Amino acid sequence: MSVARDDRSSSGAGGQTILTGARDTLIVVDVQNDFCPGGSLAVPDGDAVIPVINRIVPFFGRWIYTRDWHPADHSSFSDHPEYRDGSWPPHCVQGTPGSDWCRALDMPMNAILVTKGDDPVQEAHSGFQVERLDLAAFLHGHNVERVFITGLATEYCVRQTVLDALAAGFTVYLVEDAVRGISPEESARTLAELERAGAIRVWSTQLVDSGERPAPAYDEHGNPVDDD
Ligand code: VGL
Ligand code: ZN
Repeated sequence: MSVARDDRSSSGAGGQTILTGARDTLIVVDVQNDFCPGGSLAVPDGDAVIPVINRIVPFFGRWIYTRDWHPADHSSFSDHPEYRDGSWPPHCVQGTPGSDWCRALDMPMNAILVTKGDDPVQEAHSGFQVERLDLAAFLHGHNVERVFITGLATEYCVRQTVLDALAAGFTVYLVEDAVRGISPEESARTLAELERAGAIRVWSTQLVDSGERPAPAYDEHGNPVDDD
């Protein structure tokens, strides 16, 4: 059995319009060449998230882009990968073309870029699991309450990002047409699991830009100003 992608009746937001504002944060998970068609760990149709994400990027006041960034000898790499946690083909090796964010992906100049998975012996599926950056504290510090999660892959890094964002106390919207998974069955199961965990499933077409933007972070002399 498969769950139809356009079954809006299952959406926690019930097909309602969601007005996005200055503090709302878009999280774009691992939209990198290796996770797109032609990449070493390609997610079927993975690049289909790009136009969806690009369309809604302007609706937000803050943006977090994460990337998987592994050393060549990362512990999750296997010569005989089983395509499950801990057993992947080499992917997103630091500095290789496969690790680049997809060229067609829009990225605002003041987006926050989060690198994860660079510890050779540790897996890090979420930008909230990065030791040198407390992403949750950063977002709370800027009075962010709602995060909207997009990207690849639904069952792994998107899933973990949603769960960590919920655990950190954010209201979490999962933008269903802006994510793709490795297996359709597992993806459908994951979406249901995340909804039970408290994520609100929405479609990008439900999002409406309020036009509200954050106050500038710098004054005319280039000095930082308090933004909240
Ligand atoms: C991912 C498997 C291994 C992901 C990253 O971005 O979902 N999946 N590394
Ligand atoms: Zn990885």
